[in-house]
Amino acid sequence: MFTNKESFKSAFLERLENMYGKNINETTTIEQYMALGSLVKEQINKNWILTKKIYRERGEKQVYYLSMEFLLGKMLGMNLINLGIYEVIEEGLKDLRISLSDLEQQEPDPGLGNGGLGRLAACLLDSMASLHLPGHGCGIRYKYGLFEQKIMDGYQVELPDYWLREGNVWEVRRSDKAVEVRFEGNIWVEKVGERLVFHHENFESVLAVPYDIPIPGYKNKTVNTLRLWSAESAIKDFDFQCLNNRDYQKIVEYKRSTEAISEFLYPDDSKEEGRILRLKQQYFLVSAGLQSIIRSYKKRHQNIKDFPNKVAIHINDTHPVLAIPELMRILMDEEGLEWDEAWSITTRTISYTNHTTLQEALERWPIDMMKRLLPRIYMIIEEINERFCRELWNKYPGEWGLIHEMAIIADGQVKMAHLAIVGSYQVNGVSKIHTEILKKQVMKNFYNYFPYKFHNKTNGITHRRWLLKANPLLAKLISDAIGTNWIEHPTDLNYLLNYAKDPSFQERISRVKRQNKISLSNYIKEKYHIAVDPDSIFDVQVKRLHAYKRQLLNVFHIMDLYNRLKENPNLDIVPRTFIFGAKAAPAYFLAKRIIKLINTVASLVNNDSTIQGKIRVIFVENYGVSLAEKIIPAADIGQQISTASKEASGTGNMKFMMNGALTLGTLDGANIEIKDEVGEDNIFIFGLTPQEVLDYYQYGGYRARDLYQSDPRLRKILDQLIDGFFLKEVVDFKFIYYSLLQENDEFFVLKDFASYADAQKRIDQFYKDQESWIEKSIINIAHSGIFSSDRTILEYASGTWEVRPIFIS
Ligand code: 26W
Repeated sequence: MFTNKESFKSAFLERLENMYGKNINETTTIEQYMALGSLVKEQINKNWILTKKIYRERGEKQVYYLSMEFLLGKMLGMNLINLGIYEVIEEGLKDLRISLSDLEQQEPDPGLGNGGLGRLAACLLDSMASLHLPGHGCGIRYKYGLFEQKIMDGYQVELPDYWLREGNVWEVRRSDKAVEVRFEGNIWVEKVGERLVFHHENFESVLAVPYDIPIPGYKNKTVNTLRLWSAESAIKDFDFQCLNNRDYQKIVEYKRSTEAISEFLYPDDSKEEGRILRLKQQYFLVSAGLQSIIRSYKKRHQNIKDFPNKVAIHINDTHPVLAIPELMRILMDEEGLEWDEAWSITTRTISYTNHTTLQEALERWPIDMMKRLLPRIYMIIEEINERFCRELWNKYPGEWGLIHEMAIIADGQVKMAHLAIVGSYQVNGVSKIHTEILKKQVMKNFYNYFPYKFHNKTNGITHRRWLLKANPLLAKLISDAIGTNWIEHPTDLNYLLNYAKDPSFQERISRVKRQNKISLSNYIKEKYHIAVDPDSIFDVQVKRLHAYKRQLLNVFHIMDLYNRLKENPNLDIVPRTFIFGAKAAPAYFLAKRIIKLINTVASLVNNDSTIQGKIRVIFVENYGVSLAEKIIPAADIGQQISTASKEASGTGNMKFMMNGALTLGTLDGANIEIKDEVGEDNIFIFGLTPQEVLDYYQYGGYRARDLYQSDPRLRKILDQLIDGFFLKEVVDFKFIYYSLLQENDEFFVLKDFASYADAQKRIDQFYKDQESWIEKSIINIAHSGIFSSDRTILEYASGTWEVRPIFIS
């Protein structure tokens, strides 16, 4: 371990020489990053080996978190912090005239996820390792992560994100642990004695090769594993030489189609071909994952019947739900268990988190597709369905409608959420309100049938990345005031309440915020050549672009503010900088038009000198984990303005409060719990309640057009979308206009507008009283500890997985 900078410096120079055959002055920054990464990795390796050895020897229960997404963020800085050597390395590099932060910039940010669900998976891994829990991730090593977003002429353009271009210093390819995954083909059944034996023939074989990434805990010796699978053809390259032309073509085609499985995160599923690929990805992940979990179980334990006591498998939404039939297949076809035994093991092993109530996100697969692609798996699902429907029949005789509604297979489709609930021992939502909505509405039939399965686990974020790493100035200030215990016991942040009214602490907090705002302003200036005023309110909405998240409400309010400033240039408002960051799914037309609208409004507002710079609008390109780490510490306001009842939890809301931003939000997801923690005076709540929204959906009674008629502000804004106000852009925004007026504004943007604008006015007024604003900010930080993913993980560990810490020493 590098206990002093001298030992580090000589190791670093030697490593540069060995890796690149150059001395330091000749190396590039990326080479320096790679060399440092490899040194750090080596340090981690020692404890990684030790951790694996102790896990093997102790034979205690292991958790596997299966997820199609892991949004890890850059790893160098976090790894240095976890090893406790960040400062030493920084100092050592400084002596060599190298800036550690420059090296950190070199690391690509692996975009192996879309948004909250993927980032949550990464936060949970961090907390498991930091709390000494034996928990591992299992995912896909997409060759291309989520696309890189460019904004051209205001439109989103998607470019491939080839994050592996320079290699990945953190991973180890484990060819020795590769497994085979089988697709398509046909099944024939043989009766051997009393048993039915299933044979799979003519299948397409895909090789799953794992790449392991170490996940170290914070200043402990635990190093867990994130195993990402890559798809390869099962053919060796030398076979190519002795082939005739036709075979050659066939093999090229086979190679292409197998490798496609781990090529892209979420291939475009607006087309049939894309959907097939996504289903293939899902099975690829669970089949490879489960084979390796079982292999490692059998190394440690004799009896397969003890499996649920030694292994917990968690599925992150329904994407990996085929883990249920796959585990059944392995237990029956490979381990020789009977159905009942296999079912009992499976349903004591698997637990499931739901992350959304949006209908379009509830996965369903056409029967034909699944049958063709996964013939044996489909047979097993059919059997699970039959047995479940029989049970339902016993409980609800004659209630065909209900049984049809709850069936796993119905209407030509396999309903993945139903399979997930039936095949797992616990189902959880990700905030109190979300879990209630699951129980009372979305999954109410299942809740009535299996009330004991439903639990809440409110999401969390790792305060180590989102405060300690992302906001070093604030972290230091906090530690100076209350000591460093909060890093391991985040609810200790509560002690900050003692300082909420302390003028000198307030002064320091305010200086830190200003400093962070200046850093962000510099970034914006450099990247977009727009000057923003660090003394303006930084009002931020960063998240996936989706109609329910209502970026549109935000931009309408900006249009209204602009209209009012045009009428009265002396309008007395605190200058505002509105910051947006958002990617839209490539095939999501409305979302892309909203991006165009934000950019159109931005260029109008930013170039109009008559409003005297009172408002600025910035759309940051390519929002992701790394940008979030830059933006959130600089925010005064975090906007969490989803239509009540639609956001399962939100985790951005937690990151903002932890960094001292105040929330402008609806009563939705975890906003409600944040409000309960900080109190109504320290959060800006507006809009319909979840119940009001649900009632409108159920009973009707909302007419968007009435609001257009009755509210002159709204009429003006909506007309501006189509009347040439934006000059050549007219056509673009018709689609938005019609979605609100013709299709009656599904997400209540117009309905919540007045209340939102009011809340924005309150913010303006409150901000003028800086003392009380900073007090509110401190109160938010002080209450954020409960939203650490450490709390979330402890709840899963004791309430769901029943797994205990294993101390590595
Ligand atoms: C087509 C399958 C599908 C559907 C939805 C893939 C991915 C998604 C979303 C990207 C899922 C998602 O990210 N959900 C978010 O999960 C977070 C973690 O629990 C919650 O905080 C967010 O509220 C929820 O939107």
